Parts: sequence; C-alpha cells; structure tokens
Amino acid sequence: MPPKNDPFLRSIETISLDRRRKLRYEHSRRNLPPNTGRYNIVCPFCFEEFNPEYVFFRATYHDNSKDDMRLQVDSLLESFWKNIDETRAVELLEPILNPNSNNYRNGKIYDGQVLKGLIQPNGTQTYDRICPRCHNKLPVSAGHSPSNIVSVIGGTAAGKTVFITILLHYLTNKTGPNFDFCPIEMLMGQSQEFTQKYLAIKNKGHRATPKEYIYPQIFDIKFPNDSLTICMYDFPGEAVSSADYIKRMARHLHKTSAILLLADPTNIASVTANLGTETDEDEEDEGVVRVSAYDVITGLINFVPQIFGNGKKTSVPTAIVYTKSDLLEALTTDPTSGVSATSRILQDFEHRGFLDLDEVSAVNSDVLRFVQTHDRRVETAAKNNFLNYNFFAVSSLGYPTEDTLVRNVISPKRVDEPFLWLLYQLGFISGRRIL
Ligand SMILES: Nc1nc2c(ncn2[C@@H]2O[C@H](COP(=O)(O)OP(=O)(O)OP(=O)(O)O)[C@@H](O)[C@H]2O)c(=O)[nH]1
Ligand SMILES: [Mg+2]
Ligand SMILES: [Zn+2]
Repeated sequence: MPPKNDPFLRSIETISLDRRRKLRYEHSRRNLPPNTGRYNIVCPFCFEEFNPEYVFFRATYHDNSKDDMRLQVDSLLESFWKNIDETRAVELLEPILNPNSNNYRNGKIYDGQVLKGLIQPNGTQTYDRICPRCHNKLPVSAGHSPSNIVSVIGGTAAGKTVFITILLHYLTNKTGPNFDFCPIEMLMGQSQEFTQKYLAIKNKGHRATPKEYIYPQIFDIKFPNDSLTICMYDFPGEAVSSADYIKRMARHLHKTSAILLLADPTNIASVTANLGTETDEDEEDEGVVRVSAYDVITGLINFVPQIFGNGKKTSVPTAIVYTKSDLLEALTTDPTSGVSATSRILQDFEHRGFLDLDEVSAVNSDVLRFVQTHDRRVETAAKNNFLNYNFFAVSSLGYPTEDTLVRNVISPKRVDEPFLWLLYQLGFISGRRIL
C-alpha cells in the first residue's frame, strides 16, 4: 500500500508528459514471465503445476468391445470429489488417453506450442484436456497464458457474489475498452454463466452462497499481444471461521496470487448506530454472525498460515474493500462519522489506460479515515500482517438493494478499482502518479 515502500516503484522510469507543468511517474508492465507462447498450467482444482506437454485427454467416445476404451470409473476424479462431498454419486466415464504413451506419439495436435488435442484410436479428435493429477477438465486457455488465482473472501452477506458478478460484467463493458483488454469467460461446463447471474441479481435480488464447493470463475484477460488467466474463487461467508472448510474446499487460499478481502461497513456497530438501522430479527433468529474486516484478517492468519510465512507479513497483494458504499451516504450529515460529503468513498471514478496511483492513494486515505473512526483494529491488523495492501470502497449495485429492485438499474461505483490495483500489483497494467 504505502507507495514509498513499493519495491517496484523504486525501479520506475521517469517520463515527461508535459515538461512545462509536471512530471509523471510511470512504470510499465513488469514482473511478467517472458511471453514464450507456452506457460506452465496450474490446475484450478488441485493446484498441481505442470508443463502443458504432460496433460491427459478424456476420450470423446467409448467402445465397450475394447478393454482400454470401455466406460469406466475414474478413481482419481472420484476420490478428488469424494473428499469434498462424500455423497456424490459415482459416474462411469470415457477413458483417459495419455498423449505421451507410445500409442499417441504421432497423434498430438498443437495450437502454437501448446498441446491442445489428440487423435483417438478411432481416428477422431479430442480436445478435452484434463489434469494429470486430479483428472478434472482444464480451462480452454490453460498453457497459453500465465494463470493467477484471485481469492474473494469475506463474512456472510459482505457482498462477494454480487461483487464478482457485477465486476465481470463491468470489466467486459467498461474497463476492458478503457484498458484495451477483453475478458473472456472460459466456461468449465460447471461454472455458471455470469450474464445469467447478473440478470438474476438485476431481477430478483440475491441469495446467500451455500457452504459447499464453489466452482471458480475462470476468465482470460486478452491484451493486444498476450493474455492472463484469472481464476476467481468465491467463498461462502459462513465458512470464514471454519478450518475444516478451508482445508477441504478452499485450498486456493494457499496458492493465491492476490486477495480481495470484502467487508460490509454496516456490520460495524458504531456505523449501524449512526445510520439508525436496527438489527434484522430474521438474521438474529438464523444465528447469522456479522463479521468485520478484522475478523476476516484474523481468520486468514489462523487458518491460512502458509501465506503468512510463519508469523511474518504476507506479500500477497491484498485489497481491503468496504462494499455497499451507497449505504454510507447517510453518514455525511454527521461531521464526526469519518465520511464527508466530498469523500471519494461516495464518488465514482474511471481509470483509463493506466491506474491513477494518486486516486488510489486518495481512496486509501478516505477509507482509512472511516476505519480510524469506526474500527481501528482493522488499521492495525492490516499494517501488521500485510506488506502490500490498500483500502478501497465500492458499491456493486450503486443503490440500496430495495432501490435497485424498484429502479431495476445497477450503477456500480468504483467496482473495478480494487481489481485494477491487483492487476497493477501483478504487473499487468501500468500506474501513474503526478509529482
Ligand atoms: N446496498 C447495497 N447492497 C448490496 C450491494 N452488494 C450486495 N448487496 C446486498 O448484500 C446482500 C449480500 O450480498 P451477497 O453478494 O450475496 O453476499 P455474499 O458475501 O456473497 O454472502 P454469502 O454468500 O452469504 O457469504 C444482498 O442482499 C445484496 O443485495 C451494494 O453494492 N449495495
Ligand atoms: Mg456469496
Ligand atoms: Zn488437478
């Protein structure tokens, strides 16, 4: 977060955009592996990393008259899913073909340098690449671009699912054109089409994510000359303090390249008091625990110690995002509330072509003022545990939920900013600062 400590900013190059008035600092894309046209694949299910040459294929047909082409139980795949859901029914599947066995040496089909397909014994082709370790189907883009895991974590009803859904839509329609990139969803078969979910949010409101395995949202961000695969993992807030859930179903947290830590600002008692909103009796009956950003940070430290390297600060870039900023508008009448009428928390901002680092620092300061007024523990917890963090505020819907349903319009505020900051931290977009 603090730009002075940003190791990358030390190696920035200075360019003069307007010599008479001011200098801007820019650093271009950095930290990226050379574009060799072939990247190691990280399986989005078991997180095994391997060379694309060693993928397996699922045959697209079976022939029960041939021993090696029968429908069969895939015991590796079964044990992967049984570990997550014991009640899962066992299916018979087409056989697995290993392209590196003698039978297929001459049947390999390449797309550039990446092994993409295989000629099957009956002469037809299969393009169903699967992970050699867990036998789950790999995304179409695997091997063509570096893959990054982004974990979206936060308490129940923090707004994670709505945020991810709106973000993907927004990246496609607004941010992408501003940055000359185009996000393409890599459907995994099981992963839901985000447009449908977007419409569902628009039309019907939203329901809690069930505490079961959630398929990652996988999308490719295509730049003019290369691309980047993002595997985004939603997380049921209910599981934020469950060591068992994290161990069995949220192993992505151990391998994460970036964290979007989402918190509902109206979960803080002093904010609720300030807003005059009463506790929802239904929620109390259902035993819903309202978690703050502090609880999520301590949950991460306790349950995912791997990323903190034995009690040290983590270098995984972490965006600490207060959601539902639309609800904070009501605080502005109280001068001691930490949110002024001119606060960036309430304003939208469009980054174009580069991340405006001054704006990001200003948002950080405005949100920090809110945190210092209402929940100082968060400031200390962030400072002591993350090397690279920034505070953000977003509104995915733009209005309080009831208003959104009535107006049937969604006008997100700053919804792409934390994600752009992560892309900047990972080295995929440039940032600029006015001196
Ligand atoms: N006012 C307002 N409400 C929002 C916004 N985003 C989400 N909500 C509401 O917050 C509630 C929870 O949103 P979800 O996205 O389901 O929250 P979640 O973090 O995925 O919750 P779990 O899946 O239960 O962990 C829903 O009623 C949403 O309508 C927002 O930007 N503004
Ligand atoms: Mg959810
Ligand atoms: Zn795997």
